[in-house]
Amino acid sequence: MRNLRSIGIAAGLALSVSVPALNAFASEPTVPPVPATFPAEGKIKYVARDSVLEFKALPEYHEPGWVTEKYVKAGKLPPVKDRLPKEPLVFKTANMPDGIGVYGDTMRHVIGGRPEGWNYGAGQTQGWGGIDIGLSECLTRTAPLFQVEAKDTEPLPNLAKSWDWSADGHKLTMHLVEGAKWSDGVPFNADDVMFYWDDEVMDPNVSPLNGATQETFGVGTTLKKIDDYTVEWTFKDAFPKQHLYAMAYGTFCPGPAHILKPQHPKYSKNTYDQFKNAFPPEYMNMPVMGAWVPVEYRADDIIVMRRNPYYWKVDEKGNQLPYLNELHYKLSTWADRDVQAVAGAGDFSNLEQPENFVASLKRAAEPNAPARLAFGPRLIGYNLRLNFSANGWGNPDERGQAIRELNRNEDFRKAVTMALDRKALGDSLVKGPFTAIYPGGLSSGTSFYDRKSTVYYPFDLEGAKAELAKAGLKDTDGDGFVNFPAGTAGGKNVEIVMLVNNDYTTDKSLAEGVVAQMEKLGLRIVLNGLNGTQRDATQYSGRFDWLIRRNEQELTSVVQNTVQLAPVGPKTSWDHRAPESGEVDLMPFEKDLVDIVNKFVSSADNNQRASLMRDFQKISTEHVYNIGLTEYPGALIVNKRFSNIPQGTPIFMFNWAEDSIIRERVFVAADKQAKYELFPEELPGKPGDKGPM
Ligand code: BQZ
Ligand code: CA
Repeated sequence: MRNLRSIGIAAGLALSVSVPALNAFASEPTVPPVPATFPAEGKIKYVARDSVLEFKALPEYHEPGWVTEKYVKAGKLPPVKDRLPKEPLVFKTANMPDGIGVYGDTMRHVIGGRPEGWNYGAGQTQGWGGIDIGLSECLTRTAPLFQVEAKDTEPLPNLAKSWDWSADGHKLTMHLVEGAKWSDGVPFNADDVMFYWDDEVMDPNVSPLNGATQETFGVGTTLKKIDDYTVEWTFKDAFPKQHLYAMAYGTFCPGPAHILKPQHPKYSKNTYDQFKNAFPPEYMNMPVMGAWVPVEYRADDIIVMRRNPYYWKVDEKGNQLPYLNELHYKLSTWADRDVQAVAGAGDFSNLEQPENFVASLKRAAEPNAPARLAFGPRLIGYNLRLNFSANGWGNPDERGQAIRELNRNEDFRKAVTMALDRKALGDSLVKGPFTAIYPGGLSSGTSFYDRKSTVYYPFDLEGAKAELAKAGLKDTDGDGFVNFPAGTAGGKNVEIVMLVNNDYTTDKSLAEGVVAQMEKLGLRIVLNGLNGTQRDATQYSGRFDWLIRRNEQELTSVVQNTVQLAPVGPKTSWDHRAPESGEVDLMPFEKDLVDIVNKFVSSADNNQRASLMRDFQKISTEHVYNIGLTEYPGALIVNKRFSNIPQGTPIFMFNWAEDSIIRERVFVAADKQAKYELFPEELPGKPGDKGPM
């Protein structure tokens, strides 16, 4: 069937009068409608970057009294000043919403993931929900930057306390905090940094959690040790300041080399699998640089963390942090996290599933509500992503290969996007002003978003069917679903397997909505629902046709995880990676996206960066690179007894709120402290010990 639209346009031109667009033709691409205004509550108090923290020696240091009494005086621990770096990281009081804190109490998290083990650097999850964020200290830190004006900022120092660029901008010398120790008392130094770089990021057989590869830090980037507290980056481009963001959480959080190296295949008889699984969830007291150490694990029940006696951060009075003695991670579901937080059985939640909005708002509005709930900007979004690899990533069978060829066909992608009734999808999650039409591409909540550069193909089922026909698909056996052309996959019905994360009601709701709407288009979609860990493994190995995935930092902040915006390297894209050959078979418009991303990360000119992102948005949405479903605001829910929670903290921007609220500075006033500690006055034991000391 010829394309009705081209007939229409030809006819229009022939008549040389402007005939009204006949509604049988695909409606013209436009820009997304202006979303309902959603007033983010809790205005952010913007501050200067250097008002948050600094590194300096203080005249005296303090610790909880029981640590001195039970551990230092008993000779089990050195005095606190010997447990701290020469110049510890000092959080400035002026940036603390409620000032200097007091010791005591617990923060009770609820998480929907489950720990695979403690080997973060080899790709094991600890169950998400803030547990890995708390354990992993990284070279720089970006989450707290939500309170710093975007234009003139750069990542905060963390394990890297300072850095200097060479005159030509191709080298970056990074100075590490000196004299900091792992939670087992072993010194932290450049050997930890180099083990992570050489034997995890650069080892092709190891994939760290959150997916850092060499390209994450720039194509061709190298890193070398200068001395125990100095490392030197070398970049192809000049002054690629962007990469400092990639040296924050998710992508540069070194593990304890003294524990990991002996298990690595390069230094042992272990296989890579044995290395990855060398620290199962039952292995307690895994040395960390984070503020709390795992001391108890009860499967499907709880993980308990106790304060790290060697933590290398203090407040301006010299009080060693953290203020909170204990952290719980109750092993439940993501939906239950919301319920427990508003009920006061848990202490924290990122309200990110619209199905829970109304009930949570109601409970939080009650006068005696135990928790504070505050919505932020529209930064939670979902995309339908299509596997674009036609050269073997994930080893597809004939049917799977045929689907990937279709995914690479722009008429096919236009058919899919135009068959989506995004208003209905949003309303199926929650009614009201929350959800917005989201065509895909950058999130409307990021400062790089430009609505006029966003191409939106409006809902138009008839037009979508015309595009599907243009892609060469017809229902040859009259059962309502289009078939492959004869000779392809046996001419059978096109059947697309869509990968979904079963851990979230929202992911499942959206998936069901997509299945129903694709059926009206004549496409048969089959769901493959897996838990988060299995979903991630299946996705990263390329074993999927389509997948529904909640947006990550590259679409909500652009400057974090930037290389995930396009297939910059063999393993940087969410839906287009290389097979063993190492080659990504880029489509022409993908090459343009890759060029834009590479230019963006190596540009320090804010106007040029903004214009590059407008180009990115135009090309990616015009060519339907990813297919947006919906976007909406999230709300932070925190129990009212906690102090030092920055007002207006977004649940997600450079990172999740578990990072942004800076938990090591959070405290509970003495008169509000609850007795939730399960191991009062106990400290972590030695690596591998069964429990606390
Ligand atoms: C927040 C977050 C902290 C991962 C995870 C989970 C994984 C994904 C994503 C979120 C959970 C919570 O998100 O939903 O609110 O607490 O942990 O890490 O969805 O399956 O792989 O990217 O961050
Ligand atoms: Ca059919």
